[in-house]
Parts: sequence; C-alpha cells; structure tokens
Amino acid sequence: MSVISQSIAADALESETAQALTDGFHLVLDALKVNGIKTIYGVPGIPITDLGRLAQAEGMRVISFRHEQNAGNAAAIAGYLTKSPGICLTVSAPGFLNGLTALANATTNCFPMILISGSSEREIVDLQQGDYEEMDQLAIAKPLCKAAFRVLHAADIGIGVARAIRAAVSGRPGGVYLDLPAKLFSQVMDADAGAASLVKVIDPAPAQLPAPSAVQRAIDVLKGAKRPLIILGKGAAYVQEDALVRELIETSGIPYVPMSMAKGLLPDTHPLSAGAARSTALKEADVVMLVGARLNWLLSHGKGKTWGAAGSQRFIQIDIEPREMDSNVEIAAPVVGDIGSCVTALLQGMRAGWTAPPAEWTDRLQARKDANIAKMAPKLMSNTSPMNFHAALGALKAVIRERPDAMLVNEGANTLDLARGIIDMYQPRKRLDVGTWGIMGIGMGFAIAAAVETGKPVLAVEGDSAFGFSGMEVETICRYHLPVCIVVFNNDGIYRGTDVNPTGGADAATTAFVHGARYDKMMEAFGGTGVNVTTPDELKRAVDAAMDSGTPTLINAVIDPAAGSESGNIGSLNPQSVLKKK
Ligand SMILES: Cc1ncc(C[n+]2csc(CCOP(=O)(O)OP(=O)(O)O)c2C)c(N)n1
Ligand SMILES: [Mg+2]
Repeated sequence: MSVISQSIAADALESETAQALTDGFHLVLDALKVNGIKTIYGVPGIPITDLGRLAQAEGMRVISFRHEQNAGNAAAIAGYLTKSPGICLTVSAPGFLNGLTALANATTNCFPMILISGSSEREIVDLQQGDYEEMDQLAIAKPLCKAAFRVLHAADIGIGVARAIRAAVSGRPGGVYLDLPAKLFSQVMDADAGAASLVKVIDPAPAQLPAPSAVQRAIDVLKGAKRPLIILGKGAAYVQEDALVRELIETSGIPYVPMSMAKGLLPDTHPLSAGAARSTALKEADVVMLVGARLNWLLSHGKGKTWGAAGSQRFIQIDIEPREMDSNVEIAAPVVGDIGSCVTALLQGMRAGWTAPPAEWTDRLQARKDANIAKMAPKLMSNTSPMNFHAALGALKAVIRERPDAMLVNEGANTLDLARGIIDMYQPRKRLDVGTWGIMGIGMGFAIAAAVETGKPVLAVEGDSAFGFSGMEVETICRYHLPVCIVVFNNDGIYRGTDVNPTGGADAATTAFVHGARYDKMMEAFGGTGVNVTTPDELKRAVDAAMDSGTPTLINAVIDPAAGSESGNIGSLNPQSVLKKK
C-alpha cells in the first residue's frame, strides 16, 4: 500500500485512533528531522520508495539520482560542507553495494555521511534462503565505515539514528551505515510513545581540548625553528574555524602550504602561501606543523626525496585522532584535540612572546614562488589550437578570480593535477576534488550537492574519462534545474588520446576513447545547454554565460590529444613493465 493510500485509510479510521499511531516510515523521518537533517540524496526502490515519497511530502528535499554511487558522493560532500551528516538512501543489496564506494571514500576522507539502506527479511537472509535482494549488508558494510548499526524495532529508530549521527560527526568524522530491514517501516506504534522515543543529539561533535603541556611542547619546537612551515589539510577546512586558522598563519608569520581541498582557506594569493614553492618548502623546512593534514602518500609519508635528509626535520601535528600521531614518522610534538581548540591554545601561547621566522627563509620561498609563477604565466596565455591544458586552465583561472564564491569541482588526471596548481582559490571549502584516494566518479555527485547545499553556481572541471563515471547525472542536474556548469576537458582519452593498439588490430588502445566525441550533446538531450569550444576565449565566454544564467551547461572543451602526460603528476606511482616488447 502506498503512503497516500495508507493515509487515506488512516483518515477513514476514527480520528482519535489515526492520531494515536505512528510507524517506522514516519519515525525514521521524524528522527532525522529532529536532528536538523533536511535533505536526502538517494535512488528509490523496494523497500524505501515510500520513505522517499513521504520525506518529500513532509517538506524534506529529496534528490533522486540515477546511480547510488553519485547519491552517496553527494551525501558525503554535503557532510563535508555542512558538518552535519549527509544522508544517502538506497535499496537493498545492489543499491546498497552501489552506495558503498561512496561510504568507504567518505570514511577515508573523514566526511560525515550516513548510508541508510533498506534490507531484506532477516530470518530469510540469515538462513540464506534466497530472499529478494538477499545480502548480509551490515557485515559487509562494517569494515568500510566508522560504525554500522541495524534497527529491528520501530521503538529503537530514534536511538539508532542518534547513534549514527554521533558516530558520523564526533571525533574524526566518517561514514556510518544504518541498516533498516523492510519490515521495520510498516511496524506501527503508539504516536506518543514514538515521539518520546526520538533522540535529539546534544553537542554531536564535542570540543576536545588539547593538554596544556602538549601545546607548550609544540610552541617550544616551533620557537626553535629557523625554517618553519605549516601544512593545512582539509581537516582544517572542514572545521569552519577559518578566522582562527588565518590568525595562526598571520600571527606566527609562518609560510604555509595548503593541501588540495584546503586551498582558499586563506586566499592562494596570500603573501605567506608557499603553494607555488611547495617542493622547496617541503625539502628545506626544519619544523613542519601539520594542521588537519595526514602524512599519507599525498605528503610522501613525511620521508624520502620530497623531504629533507632523514632526521633533519621535526614534525608537530594537530589532529583530533590520537592514532594519527607517528603514523609514518616520529611526531616531535603531538597536539591532540579539535582544531579550533588546538589553534586557540597555540595562539594564546604565542601571545606570551613570539618572533616571526627569519626573513632569510620567507624571502627564499618568496623568490622561488615568484620564479615559478613567472615561468607558468606565458603558458596560461597561449592561444594554440587545439588548446593544451594550460591554455584552457588559464581561462578557468580567470573565471574563479572573477567569481571567488563559486564552487569548483575537479577530477581527472592531467585535468586534476594541472587545475589544482593553476586555479587559485580565494575562499574556504570552495574546491572539492578526488581527495585522499584520487577517486574518479565524484564529479556529478559533488557538483549536485555543492549546488543544493550552498545555492552557489558550480563549475565542474572534468577529464573526459573522469566525467564518464558519473555523466548520466546530467539528467539529474537538468531535472532539478541546478546552476552547474560542467567543462569536459576532452583529450580523447585517459591521460592522452593518442595511444594505438600495439597489435595493429581493430580494437582501440586501452586508454583511448572515441575521437572527436561531443559530450555537449548529452546535456542538450535533457534540455540543458551544450557548447563545443576550441579556444580559451570561447571557453571563457561559454563558462561566464553559464555561470551568469545558472542554466545547466556542458562545455565540450577540445584539448590536444597529445598534450597530457601518463598519470598526470603521479606517474612515479605507476609501475611499468621492464620487459616491454619492441
Ligand atoms: C574509481 C577509479 N577508477 C580508475 C581510476 C584510475 N584513473 C586515474 S585518473 C583516470 C582518468 C584520467 O583521464 P581523464 O579524466 O580523461 O583525465 P586526463 O588526464 O585525460 O585529463 C583514471 C581512470 C581512479 N583513479 N579511480
Ligand atoms: Mg582525458
């Protein structure tokens, strides 16, 4: 029975009785709403079709996608942008599995999200008797997320949702799985008892204060530095303590390097940004303070040729997760706590007396930065045809300079690595990208949630391969009339479009796509605007028009198929056979 016919049936009952009952469907939504959750990203189907309908009927925003992975990515980045868990709603087994990549990616990136999946009958699943979409979803989700819960009784929905929310946002945020078996939704209970069973999570992400001795130790290490450096990670962007982070940099006078999604926390044009002198900064710094950044592969694990000689550099690390300390190298001064509290304490400590780093160091970084920027400048202005990446990105750099509050989504290989370096960001949490895993497929999910959550125009800069992972969501973008402008950097393939099948056979090379494809036509199929461009000027004009109008737009930017390099900037991670045939 649909929600509508159920409610008609309910109306027909004695009004007292009708008012006195609630059920699993209503309790799930009430439990979300009492905790301030207003949006659900998902794909409908058994057993959660009516849950989505009812959510919309009750005034929640329900964004229906074409594939759960994209809905999951949308939920994850909504969590990152709002610090409230993004909700992804899916059907059982296959829908659940489709959502799992996003859940695991959210956990890896410390984005708070909750994957809520309907599931089949427990009695049948556990006896493996072949139920519709049978799968032990809870067991499968567990190793891929921060916490996983199942609710069997309507009376436990309130507490189950509360546990999921607290697990997602407290401490280091991450993905949470909530398993809701089909039978739960139609369980009926007394309405008053139902209302009383709801739990509003008080102080879901409590402050965690660092120990004063840990703060003092960090200050002592910093004071002993001749060439200090601060690295800002996306944890520092997530916490929304932007003024404090800025004060830390400006009060200390210490140069900083932002990780990809921390770009814009301070404007990339800030005098203390050493982003354009990253290699020199990492290699030559003697003390490095990590703020919400992990020493993982993105920072070469804090050792090796990216860094100075082993043992010559000391690390200070601010992180809410104690086990992050010493993950790869010794941390001389671990500061465990939430970033806001840690930075506040550090600033207090600095007030007792602070000297800016030696000018020799800051001047050296400035000189390196100036040289690198000057070297890049002419490449960004080149008007070659077909366009190379630099020329196209020069146009997009100007777009973001003129529209600093626009959201930028970015994925691909060359398209990602070059855009990260070239496009300056000016405001916090405007750059959303492939994160810790370098995962392809976040594009349209992130773009949709960025538009829904912020109301700002979104520019999605996509490699043609990257776009393909979530491209069908252009229909979703058109359906919800979202102000999203997608630029597909079309170089006919993965890294380049020039590879040939070494056998001379009819199959295309493994990395090459259809030559001269017109991705813009995909957008036109659903009523959006499609544009094909071949020069930087045309590209700039088309993006400006899209951003001004807010009309869903896809710009097929024709890029020289020979322009890219294998794996973009991370070719060194790509194993190659030494036994290549001639
Ligand atoms: C889920 C996933 N599958 C595959 C990859 C491997 N991969 C890395 S970049 C990339 C696509 C690069 O091509 P494109 O997006 O066209 O960027 P280009 O370098 O051509 O600009 C792929 C498939 C990945 N990172 N993630
Ligand atoms: Mg490509």
